[in-house]
Amino acid sequence: MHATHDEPAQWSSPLRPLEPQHPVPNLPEQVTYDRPASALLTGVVRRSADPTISIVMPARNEARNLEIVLPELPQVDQLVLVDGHSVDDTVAVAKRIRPDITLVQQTRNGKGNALACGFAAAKGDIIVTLDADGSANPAEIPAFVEALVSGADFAKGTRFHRRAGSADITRLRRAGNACLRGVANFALRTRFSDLCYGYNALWRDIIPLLQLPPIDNVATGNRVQWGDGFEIETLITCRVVTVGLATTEIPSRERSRIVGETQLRTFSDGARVLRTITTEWHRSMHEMKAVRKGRHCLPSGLIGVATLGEASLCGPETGPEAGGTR
Ligand SMILES: Nc1nc2c(ncn2[C@@H]2O[C@H](COP(=O)(O)OP(=O)(O)OP(=O)(O)O)[C@@H](O)[C@H]2O)c(=O)[nH]1
Ligand SMILES: [Mg+2]
Repeated sequence: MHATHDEPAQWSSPLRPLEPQHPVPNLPEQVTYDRPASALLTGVVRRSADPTISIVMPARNEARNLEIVLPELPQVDQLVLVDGHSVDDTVAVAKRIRPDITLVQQTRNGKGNALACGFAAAKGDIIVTLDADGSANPAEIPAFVEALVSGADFAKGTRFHRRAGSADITRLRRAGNACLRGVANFALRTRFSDLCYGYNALWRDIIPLLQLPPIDNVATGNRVQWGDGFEIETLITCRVVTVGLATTEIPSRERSRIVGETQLRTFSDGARVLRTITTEWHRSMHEMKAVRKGRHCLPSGLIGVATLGEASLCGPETGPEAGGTR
């Protein structure tokens, strides 16, 4: 089923509309956070109240979709397109429509590796991850940015909220997502309403804390290494919780892919997501022991002081459909 997105973007830049549409009162020029969940970053990281923004867009054989998606995007500070060894005109179309684009060739295979490569090339204070298939509505970017400027470390899109929805997800995948989400929420002691959605935003300064798979080992063969595939959103979510960062869920209305087929394979990618949850659960147990013994050392060299499971929900809705950590 093909769909076109006729409606014009309601919004032109993620930087300006924050003022009239979504005022953020009394923000000093530099913001530091005193949320318990962000204890690791308090006093260490100083963030701008007027952040620069990079969009990171993974794309594999999305030339026809990019024709529609790229003109719809707001003029942010940087647009990073990570090409997944496309065999169509993805790169040529991107260069033609957005000559200012930062084009990155991913080092291995899979959406996760694409995002990690895009993060490495991103220069903005804030990174917004957006699929190239037209499913993410760029008019929602200000809500993500506002949540981050208001204090969240990670703004996580959710399709399963009373003010959200999806025209893209199948019944089978919705059911699979619900099961995986339940397992993840149990293991992480969280209450997220969505687990595997690709529309998210984060402060760039948290990336070292996530310890994503290094991008410099080049692929051998076509195998997608663990952490490099569609499990990436789950991996990021688990790590955000484990480190104790503040997460906000942002209701989002996912549109249908414009043309082409999803590259996600429901069962094998679902199994990878499940493996990610169990691996990260074991990892968090191990780290919690280290924290208790006072030996937990963060990748940035900070000495960790947070206990696990403290990330808080500060989303716009806190009803039963909204998620977060408890
Ligand atoms: N660079 C790169 N992009 C990829 C790869 N696999 C998927 N993508 C892109 O990732 C985005 C999401 O992929 P889809 O195939 O639409 O999958 P989906 O069913 O929407 O899955 P999610 O949105 O990730 O839950 C699209 O922009 C794809 O082009 C890859 O291996 N490399
Ligand atoms: Mg898609």
